[in-house]
Amino acid sequence: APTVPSATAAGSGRSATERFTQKERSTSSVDQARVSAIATDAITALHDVIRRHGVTYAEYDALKAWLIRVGEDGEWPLFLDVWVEHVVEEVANADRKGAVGTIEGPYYIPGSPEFRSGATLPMRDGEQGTPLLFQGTVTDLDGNPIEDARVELWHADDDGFYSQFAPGIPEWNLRGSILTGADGRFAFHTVKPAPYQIPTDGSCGALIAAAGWHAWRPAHLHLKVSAPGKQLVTTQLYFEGGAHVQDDVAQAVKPELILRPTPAASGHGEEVTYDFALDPA
Ligand code: MBD
Ligand code: FE
Repeated sequence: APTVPSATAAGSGRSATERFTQKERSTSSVDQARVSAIATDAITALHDVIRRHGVTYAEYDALKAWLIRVGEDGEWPLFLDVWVEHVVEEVANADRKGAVGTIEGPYYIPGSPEFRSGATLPMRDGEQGTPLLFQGTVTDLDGNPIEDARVELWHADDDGFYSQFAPGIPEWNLRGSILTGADGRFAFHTVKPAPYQIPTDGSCGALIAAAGWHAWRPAHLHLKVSAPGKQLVTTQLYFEGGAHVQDDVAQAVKPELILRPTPAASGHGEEVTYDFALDPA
């Protein structure tokens, strides 16, 4: 039987935690009154849950043990991005008029290989999966093409694994950036990703199993699209009719983000066009 390299919860969790720790973050301190208001409301919300459900000491101890294990597994980035980030994104992007955003998730890496206008994403010889030509145009809100817009694409492979977060995959596999020409166009040759399953052997998997939920995200492409003087949009695109498009564990699917690929004109795989309009900064 073929051996598929398997990502362990602790392995991908450790990588995701390390990646987040190195991320460029705003270090501006948050106003004390705001910290107090938000922390008080968050803690009070938890008190309400305990009263409403009559939470027992056994359940309180199980919670403590589980929280400790999330940290040991390095799964805080995974837990937060799956169950919390979609609401942060909703609040952050409520006023956007252009391309629709959604969550970033834990597996973005800045600095992927850069190409001009058209590119085949870095991939292995015989990379599995249906070939996909993903193309479009970056414009402003009036539909004018933007030159030197940056389109960053990253996604899982046909086994649902991300390079740099699962063993045995080349560093930049299925990750790349395109800078648009004067026509604002970009074209990526890649392969369709598989649905993503949250690792079943870690703390997030334990929560899912204990609650009888499922662990799946629909197959998706991750994107960051930006240009000088424009707001960066972080988003994901899904495939119509795909497994779990209707019940994403991370609740990150929106109707505007569903692709409908057609057979490729080349006769090889599928192709789809998706355009991004960027809001002014
Ligand atoms: C993913 O691939 C992802 O995109 C998110 C949001 C959470 C876990 C894995
Ligand atoms: Fe993802």
